[in-house]
Amino acid sequence: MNPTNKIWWKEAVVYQIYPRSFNDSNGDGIGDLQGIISKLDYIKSLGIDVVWLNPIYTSPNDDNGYDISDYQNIMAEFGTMADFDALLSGMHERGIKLVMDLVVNHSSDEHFWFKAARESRENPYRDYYHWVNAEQGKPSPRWSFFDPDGDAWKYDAATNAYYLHYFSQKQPDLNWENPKLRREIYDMMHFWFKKGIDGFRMDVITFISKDPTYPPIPEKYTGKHWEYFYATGERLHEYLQEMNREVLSHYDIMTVAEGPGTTSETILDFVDADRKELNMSYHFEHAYLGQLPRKVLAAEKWKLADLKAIFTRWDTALAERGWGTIYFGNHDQPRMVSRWGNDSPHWRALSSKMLTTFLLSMRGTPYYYQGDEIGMSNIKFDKIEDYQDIETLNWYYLTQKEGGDVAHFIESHKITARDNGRTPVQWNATQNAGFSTGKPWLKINPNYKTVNVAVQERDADSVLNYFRKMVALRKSEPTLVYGKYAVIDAENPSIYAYTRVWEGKTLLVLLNFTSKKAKVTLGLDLSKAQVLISNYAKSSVSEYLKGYEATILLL
Ligand code: TEU
Ligand code: CA
Repeated sequence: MNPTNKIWWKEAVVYQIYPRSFNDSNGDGIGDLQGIISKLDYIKSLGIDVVWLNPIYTSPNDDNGYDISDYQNIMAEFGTMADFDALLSGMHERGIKLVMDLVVNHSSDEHFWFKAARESRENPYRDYYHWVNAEQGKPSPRWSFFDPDGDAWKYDAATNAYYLHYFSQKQPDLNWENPKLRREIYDMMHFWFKKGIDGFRMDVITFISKDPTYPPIPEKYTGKHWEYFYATGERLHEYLQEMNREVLSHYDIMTVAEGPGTTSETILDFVDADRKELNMSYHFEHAYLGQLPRKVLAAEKWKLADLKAIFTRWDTALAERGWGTIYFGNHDQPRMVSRWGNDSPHWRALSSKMLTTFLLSMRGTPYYYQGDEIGMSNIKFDKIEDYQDIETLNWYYLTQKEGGDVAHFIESHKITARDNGRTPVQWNATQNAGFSTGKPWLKINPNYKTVNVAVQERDADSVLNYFRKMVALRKSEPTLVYGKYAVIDAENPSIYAYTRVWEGKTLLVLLNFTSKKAKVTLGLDLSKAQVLISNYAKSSVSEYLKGYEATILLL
């Protein structure tokens, strides 16, 4: 490894905090910055290096903070800028870096830029956004993730024009064609870097370039996830290289793209260090396995062989240049133990540990989501009224309007909905799981009485302490960071087996993704193998694995 490489973000374990659901300090039922500050010693105890903090900027919360009305102020519900400063210094004192969320594909419609822009066609802020005058006729269709009719063009009577919004009507897309807008964004980024933050996660950054003539979406994108078209804007990499020149290259920071629409063929365009754009990106290929549009479950369950093929293809794409990310959970995903493991009482802890072993033994920076370290599982709401997320609500009512199968939609969203990952963190068995003394903004999983931080702190074999052990192992073992990855028995339907090889050392990772005993064909000599970690007290050094068994062997 070239010693001059800035590699701290390759060796880091990133822990994601969704502030609304992390910890509430003032009893209003909403998590906040002081709530995080009171848990900094807990966060430190996990052994992680970087916190990715979801948006905390002023917002009307149409999309829980992903609709920003003031990029340089703190959302009232979360606290004040003084609270932010205390949080940042509290993290830095503990050797934890802070990565913030950059949401610049769109702003809130309550941002003063948009309020001005919709006043008149001549307003200087008009072309901070994408407008088409109505006399030109409605522009060619664009899909919207969160529009009640799925239509990304909203007619605005005040100036007799349409504005573009890939997400909700309250999230108008920013016009990156406009150099004045880009300058404003770069100045805002400098503001946060000068305060000392350590990087940005960049929200749907792949969507920021649009053809201002808004041509029809090409046929070949029909029936595909529309983000693959949205990510093809021809000036995208010009903007990212300009952002790197104007801002990113001035600081020792990390950047990670949320990369809907990126593929293993295009990823190096974003993360090849020589291109001077971004450090990392995360994709959605595995997230879509076994799902139809609107996150409805397909008839056929996802297959382990397909999951392995995706991770192997992405590892190959990034084997020589660039760097990858490894995740299952985040605020847009269901709980990993419900989606990829087994959240039944018998298997929840064991399969959580197995998934954690995977996330922390692959090649690429792991992004680990709050609550997964204790094996939190999906709350599985039975009725639409329990949901808060604009995504599920919008798709439900669209399905209902179309006369679709809303019963199957509700059953599917018990597995796939984003709100499953947004239920408040379960700290202990007291009222509201110790998250709040008030009524939580979103219901808490009733299993908090047994699944919580406090009970697991006292149990050496808990999911929480296993997570700490896995983090410590990864930090002590550069083979798990830099080692060459090679999958073994790729078609095995139950077991994910791979090696990591670095400077003459070979580690073998064996993961049974099923509850049944299974056999893998390794073709390796295990006679001298040492067990580095296992989720069973009595781990097997063999080609036979018990239900959800995870083990890492030094060969
Ligand atoms: O998500 C981008 C996005 O496209 C997600 O909605 C994702 O594609 C979908 O949920 C399938 O998993 C980012 C933020 O992470 C998300 O929370 C915001 O709602 C969205 O952008 C708009 O800012
Ligand atoms: Ca609060």
